[in-house]
Amino acid sequence: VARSTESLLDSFRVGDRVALSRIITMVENDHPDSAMILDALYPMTGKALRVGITGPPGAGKSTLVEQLAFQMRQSSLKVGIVAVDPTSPFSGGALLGDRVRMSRVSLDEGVFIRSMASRGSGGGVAWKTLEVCEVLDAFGTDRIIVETVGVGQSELEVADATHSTVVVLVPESGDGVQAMKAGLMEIGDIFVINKSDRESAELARMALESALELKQTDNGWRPPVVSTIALEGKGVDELFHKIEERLALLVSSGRIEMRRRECVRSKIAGILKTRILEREWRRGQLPQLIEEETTKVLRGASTPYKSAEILLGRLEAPSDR
Ligand SMILES: Nc1nc2c(ncn2[C@@H]2O[C@H](COP(=O)(O)OP(=O)(O)OP(=O)(O)O)[C@@H](O)[C@H]2O)c(=O)[nH]1
Ligand SMILES: [Mg+2]
Repeated sequence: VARSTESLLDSFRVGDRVALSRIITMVENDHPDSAMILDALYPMTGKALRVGITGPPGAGKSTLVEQLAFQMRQSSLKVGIVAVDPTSPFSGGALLGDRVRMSRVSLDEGVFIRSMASRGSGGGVAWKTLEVCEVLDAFGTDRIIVETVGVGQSELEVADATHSTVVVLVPESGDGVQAMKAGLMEIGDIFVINKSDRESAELARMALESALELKQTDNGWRPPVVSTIALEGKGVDELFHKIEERLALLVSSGRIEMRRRECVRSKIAGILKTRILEREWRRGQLPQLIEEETTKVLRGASTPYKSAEILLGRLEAPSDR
């Protein structure tokens, strides 16, 4: 481990935002020290609750996220914001509507905003998002908001990395058909009709509410629909309270604890798998044996699956130990 990484961690521990930013970059890029960094930070994690915000492009997600962050700050919560594959930059054009309030959020020491690309992330976007969230968690954030665009597979994956998911729709998509197609109805536990300054908003809200009646309740939770005008900050306090209500329920029912347990378990298993394979590889025989089996497969004398089974048998044979 490089000395510079050690001193970076020291700065991180005393709340240096530049160190936070650099550490996130290292984790994002699978820097050789990133495993050691995550390991060092692990004891400081476990407090932050993660909320996903997803929905069609241009629905007003970023505008809403910044309003939400502002609301969370009013409750003295420290906030991390992660935008996965953002189509437009944060604190950019979208914020013209409410410049004063937004610049307050982006200059606020209690808010940390970060974009990340899901392209090329080896372990999958959910895993990477989770690691970035872990870093933010260790930094002392209470809430982490993860924004994704709801058009592909990645936001469904990212939903796995968060505790609760807010689906943001606009009146035009409010009939729920699009949302249903994209699988958004499945992952949402809070729904928003943003841009409720538009005429058809009330109709859209009613249509969405009736579509949601078919959805099963989870632990007594029926997904609510909140109308917002993110540009004006309207309805954001209600949304914030619904999110807090949902998170409180997930905490009290033990779901958050269970998720953490699952996550730790799969982490240990994942690390172990890699290490066991590495160990067997180092013992020397394996590469040679794989070569031999490969030849057999190409000759038609075996299949990759059969060969793997044979090798497994040889590794397990007591004479090898
Ligand atoms: N009329 C109206 N416009 C809004 C509202 N909320 C956001 N907008 C506008 O909608 C546009 C898109 O807003 P963003 O917050 O960037 O939307 P987004 O969903 O984050 O967009 P992507 O990240 O690019 O998918 C901007 O021009 C906003 O000013 C609203 O409540 N009413
Ligand atoms: Mg956005």
